[in-house]
Amino acid sequence: MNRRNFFSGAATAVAAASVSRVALAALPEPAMQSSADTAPPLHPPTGRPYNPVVTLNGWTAPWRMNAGVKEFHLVAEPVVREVAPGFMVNLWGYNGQSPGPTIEVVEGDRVRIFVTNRLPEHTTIHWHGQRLPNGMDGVGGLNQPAIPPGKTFVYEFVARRPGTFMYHPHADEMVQMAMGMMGLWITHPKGSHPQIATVQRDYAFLLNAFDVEPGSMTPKVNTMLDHNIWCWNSRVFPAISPLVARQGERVRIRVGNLTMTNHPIHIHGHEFEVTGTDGGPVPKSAHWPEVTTDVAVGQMRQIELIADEPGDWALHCHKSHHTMGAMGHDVPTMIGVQHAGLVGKIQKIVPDYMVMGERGMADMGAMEMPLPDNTFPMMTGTGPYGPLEMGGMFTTFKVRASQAAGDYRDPGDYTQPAGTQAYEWQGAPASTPRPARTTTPGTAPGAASARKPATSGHQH
Ligand SMILES: [Cu+2]
Repeated sequence: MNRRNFFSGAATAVAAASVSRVALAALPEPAMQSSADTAPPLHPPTGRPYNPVVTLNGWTAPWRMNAGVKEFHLVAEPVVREVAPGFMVNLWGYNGQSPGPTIEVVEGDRVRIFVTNRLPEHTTIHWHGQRLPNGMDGVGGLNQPAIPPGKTFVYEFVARRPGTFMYHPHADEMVQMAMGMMGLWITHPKGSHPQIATVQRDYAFLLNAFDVEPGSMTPKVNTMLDHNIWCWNSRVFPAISPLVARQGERVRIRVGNLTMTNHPIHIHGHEFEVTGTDGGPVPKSAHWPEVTTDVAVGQMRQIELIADEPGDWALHCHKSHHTMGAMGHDVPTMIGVQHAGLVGKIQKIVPDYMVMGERGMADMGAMEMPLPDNTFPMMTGTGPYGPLEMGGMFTTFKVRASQAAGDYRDPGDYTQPAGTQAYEWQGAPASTPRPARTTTPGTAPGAASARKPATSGHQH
């Protein structure tokens, strides 16, 4: 936790609320963030009350009140993001980080956002999902001229409906999103809302992806689908913060997808309901239980559950390639290949050659192999019972009876109560498995029993 930076940011906002009219006529001082840690929730020091969100490995932008208007200052700029400890990536973002800070406002708030462009090229910001005047929608060329480097533009509109939204450029969009320019926007309901439940924990994160060759630091911006860094808020497991809850709490998780493919987000041990999208709250009559929900490109999903099962539960993208690190994506399949005698011969030509994956790839999770500079292992993360063999879009949902309300600290590993964990069978072993079937090339096993479909009886 970077409480020090965080609270100094919040203090700036409080102080700014009482400064002179001259100062209020100037640009608000932009709050900057140097840490990739999860900041504690920002309880609103001014304006209408609300229950703040916690942005995974992110933070909420402080604001200043200026004659009843909430003013934010976003600075679009190159940043160096710690995607995992020791793995730094050159990204473009806002106010020191990618993603940019979460903007939290309340339904009915008038919001003014100053956007300063410190990128080497023009940009804009599109406020995804908002009802706003057409000239504030941020599509460069269509709604406004793009913001040139060095200039500051002002967006202003009323946050008309509560919900989970995001922001991103709509200028050289492919490059700027591939470089990490994005952020969350949460509009909280004004008072109680018939379709919006009160929750005790409210988490938010964006799905994003990069293509960074191991050993390099800058994403390849033209990659459309074959990314190798699958992130939540520009962060990969095991560096993504866990989501924690006290047993019995109602928990909301807001997920937005700014990658170029869909992500089926899956939680273990609990069912949830989708209670909102970027279109707004889903009526209660349209809720149904799920344990996985697909988040398509450009969509937001807001899910809610009761954290009633204590433990450390996996929460992850169900595309197994998205829970892999950078090293996994070009490894040839070696299952069943007999390497005996081969390695020495190959090493005469390729001295660094090593065998991977003869028995599957689980060995990779435990392997301490030397990596190129500035990357992270293919499968990583160690739990109390060994390697998790996970990376990328994975974290844990930690439910504890002993977690205090409002405490977001990692409670550590879950202790399995006696008699509640899978265990090794101590009786007679299973009968000897039959020998592996071998195949002579050109004679597929089972070929003799394969039949062409009968022609009679299938004619129309
Ligand atoms: Cu995925």
